[in-house]
Amino acid sequence: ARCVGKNQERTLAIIKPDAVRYLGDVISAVYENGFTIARMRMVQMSQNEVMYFYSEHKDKDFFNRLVEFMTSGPVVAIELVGSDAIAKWRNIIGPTDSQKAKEQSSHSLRARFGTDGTKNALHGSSSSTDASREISFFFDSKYGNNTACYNDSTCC
Ligand code: RTP
Ligand code: MG
Repeated sequence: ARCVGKNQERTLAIIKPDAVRYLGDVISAVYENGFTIARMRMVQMSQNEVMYFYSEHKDKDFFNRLVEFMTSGPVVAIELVGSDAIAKWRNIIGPTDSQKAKEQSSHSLRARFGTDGTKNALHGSSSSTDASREISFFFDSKYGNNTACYNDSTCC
């Protein structure tokens, strides 16, 4: 494993399909806020991969909408390193619902680049367990060659 300094944390950011056109602005925000980028890749997620990645939400009423949105175009996955990176990145992106984000402040990334409760431009890991799992999903698995298994005929 690569060395990150004491108190440095890793998190997984995703630029969702609606915000890939703002890649440059997001990268600028990343560095302006003192993060380092460890790894980054652009991929088209499959439906199965989204279902696996967001499996905590599989019973939610918005799940189908989420899967459709996340497969509507490529995403950019970014492994961020920084002090208190997990909480800090979620603070920078703002509330889940982009309309609420806009009401709260015009500066958060979801306020700037998101549209609504689903099309909200960015993802951030919500805990260190999630961050590890999500970073592995994009960077340490055969993701992009193999489809993540979601108990269907494509993988089982
Ligand atoms: P994320 O996981 O993407 O960083 O977002 P989050 O923690 O702020 O929100 P979460 O509750 O984990 O929801 C995951 C993603 O599902 C979509 N969503 N749509 N009511 C809706 O239409 C709705 N609610 C959630 C969003 O794309 C959200 O980021
Ligand atoms: Mg979440």
